[in-house]
Amino acid sequence: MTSFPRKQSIALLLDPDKSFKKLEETLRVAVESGIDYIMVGGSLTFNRIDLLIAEIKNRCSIPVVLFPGNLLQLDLEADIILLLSLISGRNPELLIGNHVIAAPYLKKVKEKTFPVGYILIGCGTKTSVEYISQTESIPMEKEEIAVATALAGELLGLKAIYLEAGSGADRHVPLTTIKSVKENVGIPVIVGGGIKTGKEIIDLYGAGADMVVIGNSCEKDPGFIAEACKAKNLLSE
Ligand code: 1GP
Repeated sequence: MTSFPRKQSIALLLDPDKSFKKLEETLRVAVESGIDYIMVGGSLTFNRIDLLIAEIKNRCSIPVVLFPGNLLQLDLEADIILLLSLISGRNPELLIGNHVIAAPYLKKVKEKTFPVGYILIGCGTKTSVEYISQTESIPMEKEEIAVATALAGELLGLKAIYLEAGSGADRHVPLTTIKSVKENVGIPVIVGGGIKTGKEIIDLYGAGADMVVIGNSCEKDPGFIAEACKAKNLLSE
């Protein structure tokens, strides 16, 4: 299996329903800034994800990571395919049902399929992913539940934990939650949702995030991609 994610990496999340208009500019800045991965996926499916992936691959060689919001978003052309289990929830379709449907299809690309424990942390107002998944987030202050859930994911053999505040969340996952999860599991921790500044990215790495995912802030201002990468590079200097 491809090793994923690289330590202290940044993934730019492109939602196929939002990103087509500014795609050229966004990818140009992503390449110039040295973004590590481009993730694609979203809660709804107005547009075809395969077209977006093809377009990205035409324009640059940044690895594309599929972050499917549902079965309609499965495209085997991505370089890495996240097989997400929504382990903070109790919706059986998102714990095993969809996986059973997808598995024979994914069998052809086992080496690039990467099982991830997806954990929603409530960080403010209700997010699309909570509504669409019909699951409840773990309350922000219940750190011990987040830790126990991440540990369960690791023991079940998942290869990374994704701590998700939700796209467009008021604030990112608390640093103390990231730190506690990181101290308790031996697999990479991905953090996304509500990240708005370069300083936050430095703090998230400091707390133990291996990869951070940025979406909305770059949607509003592609210049944020450069700011985020600059923050990452400050750490390696
Ligand atoms: C959502 O974590 C990602 O799955 C990105 O969130 O759009 O808030 O950056 P934002």
